[in-house]
Amino acid sequence: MVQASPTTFSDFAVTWRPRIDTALAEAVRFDAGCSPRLREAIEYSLLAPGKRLRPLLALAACRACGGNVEAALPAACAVEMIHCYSLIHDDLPAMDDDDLRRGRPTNHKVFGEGLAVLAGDALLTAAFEVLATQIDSPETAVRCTAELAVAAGAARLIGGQADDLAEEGKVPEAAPPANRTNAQALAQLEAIHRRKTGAMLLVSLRLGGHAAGASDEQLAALDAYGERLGLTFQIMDDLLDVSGSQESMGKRVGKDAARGKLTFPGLLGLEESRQRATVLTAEAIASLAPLGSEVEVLEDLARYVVERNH
Ligand code: GRG
Repeated sequence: MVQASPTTFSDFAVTWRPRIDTALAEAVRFDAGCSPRLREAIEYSLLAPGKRLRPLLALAACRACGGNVEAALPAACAVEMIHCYSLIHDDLPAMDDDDLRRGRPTNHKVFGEGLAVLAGDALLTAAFEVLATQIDSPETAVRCTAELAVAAGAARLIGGQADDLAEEGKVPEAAPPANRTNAQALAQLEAIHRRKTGAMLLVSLRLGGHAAGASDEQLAALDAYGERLGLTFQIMDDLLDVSGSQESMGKRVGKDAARGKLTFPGLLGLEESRQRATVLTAEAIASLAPLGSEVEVLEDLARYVVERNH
């Protein structure tokens, strides 16, 4: 029997991560049409030890909106599957060209670029299969499917990634303007991350809310919290790229400076970036007030994001 009442993020994660991992493994039990090597490539990345931040956000939001946490498991799986596909594709030589992810060689280093692309494609597709087949209420399933498609689509996750590639000079004839001010560069950086990182965090919360039958007021509170959490997450990711270790992060660090990337510490400095993350965290926690009493896990999660070292 699952104990559904932990109040700290760490206890909540200890309770629910194994349930998420089991549900993810079940979600990719494709029939015999899926070749063993493709299955291996999918499972290699999906079942690797990630933080499971997005699924935990979905489950915690469901609880904060008065729902039964179990009801948000399909949404939790779907957001992690999209996230995992985006990591596999982001690591490819044509994108960020990384060789280490979640403490292991990246998918394409083990399975080759072709199969890595296809493992990502399979996860993207299967995420929508999970929503369509595992959510009891057809109305909730349609709502979750539509919102996740927007968040993962050309105007959000993929659009943010495309602009990020352009910033790095990897999109022909789309170079950033040469004489941009610091304020313009900061606005562009925030716009990229609101889509590339923030949209998936936000939709994870909203899908959890939908699983609980959340009201518009509750969804607005989740949006306000999620927007601030997303920005904090990215500022911390940039800071950890400067000060984190490869061992604790499970991926290469120091890449951003080496590539001259647009980052928060690069534009604001380390101290102001940290201060900004602290202020955003306080605002995120304050945004939860309309949700009432079951918000401790989301409050604690916001503190975890700003204090994390991986
Ligand atoms: C290829 C469409 C497409 C998008 C890629 C996710 C992404 C967009 C890029 C990954 C590179 C990156 C550093 C993004 C910003 C922060 C981020 C999403 C970090 C990874 O998420 P974590 O820290 O990872 O939650 P785990 O492994 O714990 O799930």
